[in-house]
Amino acid sequence: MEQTLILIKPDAMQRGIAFEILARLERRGLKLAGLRLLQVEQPMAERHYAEHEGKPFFAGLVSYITSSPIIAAVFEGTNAVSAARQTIGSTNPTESSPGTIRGDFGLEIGRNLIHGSDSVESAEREIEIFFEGQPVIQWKKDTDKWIFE
Ligand code: IDP
Ligand code: MG
Repeated sequence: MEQTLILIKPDAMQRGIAFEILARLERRGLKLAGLRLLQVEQPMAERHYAEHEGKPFFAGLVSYITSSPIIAAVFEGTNAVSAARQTIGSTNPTESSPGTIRGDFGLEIGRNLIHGSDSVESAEREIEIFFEGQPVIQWKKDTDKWIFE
């Protein structure tokens, strides 16, 4: 099944809403396959955000994501990448619909609480970065047949 990489960013960790946010993805039907609490250091941050190198917000982005521990999670399910990004909302919280994570909990683009991979290829790359070869767990749940046809 398709997998996506989710990060609970430092602002959500500091505000104590990490598990409230993860619960929304879980409730959507996405299945947890990996979970890690980690302190991101600069090289890992720069690798993850390599596509944004050279942009004016890059330095701030790296200092934001390294400013406190984060949670990295792998979720899987049908169209996991796009389903997660739909539940997350737009990059800028004030352009996100109410009912999305960013639309309900955030105000500024530089404090938007959560990361979700933007493609299956990105997900594979990012899972490698944040799980560093540690295996994720693909498991059967008794509810699978009520979520996946
Ligand atoms: P995404 O997280 O919705 O995929 P990207 O465009 O990939 O958005 O940007 C990565 C992250 O960089 C965003 O989630 C946000 O934290 C930060 N970011 C993007 N654009 C800006 C900006 O204009 N100012 C400050 N931070 C930004
Ligand atoms: Mg992105």
